[in-house]
Amino acid sequence: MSQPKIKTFKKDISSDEMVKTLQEDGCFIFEDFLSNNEVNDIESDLDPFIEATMRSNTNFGGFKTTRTGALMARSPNCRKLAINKRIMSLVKSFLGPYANTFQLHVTQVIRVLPGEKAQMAHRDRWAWSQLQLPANEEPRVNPVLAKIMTEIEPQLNFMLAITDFNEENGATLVAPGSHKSADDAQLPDESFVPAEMSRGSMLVFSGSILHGAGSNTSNKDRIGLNIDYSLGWLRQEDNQYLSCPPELAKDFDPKLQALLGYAVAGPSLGYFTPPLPAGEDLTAPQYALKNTLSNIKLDPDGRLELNE
Ligand SMILES: O=C(O)CCC(=O)C(=O)O
Repeated sequence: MSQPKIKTFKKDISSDEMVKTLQEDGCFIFEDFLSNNEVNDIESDLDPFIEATMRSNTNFGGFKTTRTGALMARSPNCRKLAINKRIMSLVKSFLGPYANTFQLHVTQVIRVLPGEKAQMAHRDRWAWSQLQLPANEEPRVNPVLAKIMTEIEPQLNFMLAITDFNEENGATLVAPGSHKSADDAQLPDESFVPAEMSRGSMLVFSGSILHGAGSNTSNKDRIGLNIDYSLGWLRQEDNQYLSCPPELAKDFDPKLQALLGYAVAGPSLGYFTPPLPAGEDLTAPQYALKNTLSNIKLDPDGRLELNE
């Protein structure tokens, strides 16, 4: 069998080619997606938060890894990235067959510290099919949900390299093509390749692909900025309304507000009733942001216009 490879593209790649690669391989690397200065700007927003973040302490999350969330609340430059036109167009094309609206699912800086072991290989879509169990029990799945998840693509992930990613410092290990294998397939180590990329490049991968952070045998941190999107009808992993409450979200771009969940999806998902005073029942969530609905643009299919 030939050595698996992650395809690498440059800026001039067409959206069609990217979507085709995602469908075939489940992943690719977008080289030099952001310039060094743009990454510097993100770092200056986030450094104090990253520095202050405590280490994870679970087998899955690692013991020498920090995970800094709420990036939309904390960083104007991450807000810009989350609605980047190329990203939006890819989200719309790749996830479009399975939903009418999309949302931010996870926003997190993952810093793998020296000495961290490799993370267990997993598919992010398991978030919707695994049962919630005490931490010391082996994961178990709901088989009906696991089957449904193999029939759709529920999630699309973007991992921006803030430091260079290489095999030594814990570059994400990805098994290209594994989105086509059985949900519980145990792939050999040779199926996984480190997503080696330079600072500013980005690994794009589907929520169906087997992957995990690599081990960091170097003496420097590996830092990646993870922004993931999911289908508008699924529960978000980061609770975006709590991570980015209305008093912060009210000043954001309407597209970002909608991606956080401050918009009705389809005809009726996500409306709310302001509890007090009595009277404003069945209200669009923009009301909580003191916005008018005229800010929201829909495309001819009635979907939120994401790639304007
Ligand atoms: O940090 C990485 O390279 C991947 C992390 C990951 O897959 C996760 O925590 O779910």
